[in-house]
Parts: sequence; C-alpha cells; structure tokens
Amino acid sequence: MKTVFSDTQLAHAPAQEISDGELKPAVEIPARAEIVLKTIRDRNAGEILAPEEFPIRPLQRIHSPDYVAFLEGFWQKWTAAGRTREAFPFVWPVRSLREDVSVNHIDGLLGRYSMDAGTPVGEHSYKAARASADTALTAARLILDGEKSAFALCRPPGHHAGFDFFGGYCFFNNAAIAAQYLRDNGLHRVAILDVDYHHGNGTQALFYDRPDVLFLSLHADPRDEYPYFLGYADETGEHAGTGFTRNWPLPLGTDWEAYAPALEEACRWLLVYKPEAMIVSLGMDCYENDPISGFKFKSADYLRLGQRLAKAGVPTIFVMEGGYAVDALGTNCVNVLEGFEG
Ligand code: SP5
Ligand code: ZN
Repeated sequence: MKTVFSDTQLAHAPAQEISDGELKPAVEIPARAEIVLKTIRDRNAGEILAPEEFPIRPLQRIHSPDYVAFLEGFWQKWTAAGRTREAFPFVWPVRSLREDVSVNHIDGLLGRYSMDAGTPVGEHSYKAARASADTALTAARLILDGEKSAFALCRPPGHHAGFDFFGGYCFFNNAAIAAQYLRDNGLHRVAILDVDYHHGNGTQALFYDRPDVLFLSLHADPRDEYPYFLGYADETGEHAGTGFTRNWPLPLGTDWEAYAPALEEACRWLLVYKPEAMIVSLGMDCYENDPISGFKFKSADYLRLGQRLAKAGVPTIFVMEGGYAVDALGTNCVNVLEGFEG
C-alpha cells in the first residue's frame, strides 16, 4: 500500500498541553509520525510519497473561509499582541453568548474558532495542518486513479475539527476533506468508518444532514470520555441524512472481544450502503498502553482490525487520527495496513 507523507507536517510541534489542571508535555507530537514512517520502512510496507500541493478550494468545501483565514493569519496576530509562546483558547461563545459578532481581539477569535483548551496552536500549525490535508487529498487522488488502498499518514489529525473550529489536536478535518473530494470527483456514495478511541464529532457534524457520506463511529462512551458532548447512540442523522450516521459508544475497558461485535455491526451497515470508497479514520488510541485512553487493544488486535476491514471489499483510504503510545504506534499502525493487505 502506498503511504503519503510530507515533512512539513512535522513543523507543528507543540511543547505542552493543558490536561488534568496542569501544563503537561504534549502528546500529539512529531515523533508519532516519525515512528510510523520508520516502521513502514523497516517492514517494507510500501512506497512513501510526498503529497501534491492542492489549492485552498477542496479545503474550503469543508471549512468556512473565515476559519481558514483565521488559522492562516493567527501567528501574525498573536505575536502582534506581544505573545511569544504557543496559544491556548480560554473563552467560548457557549449558550447565551453571541457567536455572530465579529470580535477583534485574538483571545476572542481563539475562542470563537475552537472547541477546547487542549489544542496548542503554534507558529507552524497552519502550514503543517495544510500539509496534513494535502496528504489526505493525495491519498484520495490515488484511489480515484485506481489504487485499491492508500495510507494518508496525517498529522496533525482531523476528526475533531468542524466547519469553523479546531480542537482535540485537530485543525483541518482530513478525512472529511478527502470524502468531499471523492464526492466532487465522481463518486456518489462514500463511507467514513471512524475507529479512533474518541468520537469523531467534527466529521459527524459535517455530514449529519447528508445521505451521500455515511458516518460510522466506534468509540469510548462520551459520558465518560472526551469529547463528552457528541457521539451518543441516538445520533443517527437528520433531514436527508437521517439514518446515515451510526454511533457505537463502548464502555471504558473495552478489549478486542467486546469491540468485535460492534465492528461487525458497523461492517453490516457498510455492506448495505455499498460505498464506492471507504475512508477509515484510523486512530491507534484504543491500545492498552495509550497514555490518555481507556481501551485494552493489544498490538495483535490491530492486525485483526486490518483483516476485518479488508473483508468489506471497498477501495479504502486510511487516514491517521490519534494514538499516543509512541513506542507502539508504528507497530500498531502498520499492523492495520498489513492486516488489510493480507
Ligand atoms: C485525535 C485525538 O485522538 N484527539 C484526542 C483529544 C483528546 N483531548 C483530551 C485529552 C485529555 C487528556 N486527559 C488525560 C487523562 C489521563 N491522565
Ligand atoms: Zn483519539
């Protein structure tokens, strides 16, 4: 399987994140991509190519122009305000506050365009996130050109990012951008299967009223885990999209045995929907030693995951999302890719 990756994605290198009432070392770091690359090379898991540079249009099919412009101009405004360190938002337009006003202050803008305080924004975040989206788009291009599978080694990840907000370490929704690109280039039905440990709230919301992109997600029960406010079983789509979103919230402590039946159900929905292509939002954070997560996957379970996904028999783009046990991340990720290739 071909892998797409650009060194520019390494430029987003956050030092710290807000977690547990402290500033802790960031977990969504360049070493994640580096270990996956190294493992692909060590195991001869296929050619690694650089992404094409896409124009801004495919990205703006998913994200609002004002949000994209905010991220592009962020560092200039931040430093003009005298700040030198990476940024964290801290005030949000929640219930009873207005999100329709056009604020000037960079702290107001940071809140307007974010969902949490857990996502550091630095000098190079925008260009790394653009490169990450280009990586997903290039993988989509490979599928349109006839490849049966492709791996977009995306970083920063994407599935928490929405129409006009960043969060959950995500800036641009790489999987959604790839799905829309497939739709805009002749495919009629695209499925997104999200197996990251966290619910893909951004992706779900982007396609919630649409029947042309099926969204299926298995994740930790949001009652007990980030992102808390979306990802419940009663969310099944709205308007024309009614029935085209499905969620499997699973309890903390879920291992492969408990996960597999839910995955079977999701695969049955895939079978019924008959997508022309599938995008797998591939987080490896269900792993037992993940530092921020609570599932119990073993490394060998990632082989099984890849094998099961191959049985769907659909052209597949793997888009990397989370997974923070860096030492095992390469093994777990390449296990999925090799499991898929058989
Ligand atoms: C793409 C992705 O996987 N994003 C995940 C974002 C999770 N952000 C919340 C992190 C909270 C960490 N809390 C640590 C608890 C264990 N000490
Ligand atoms: Zn995750």
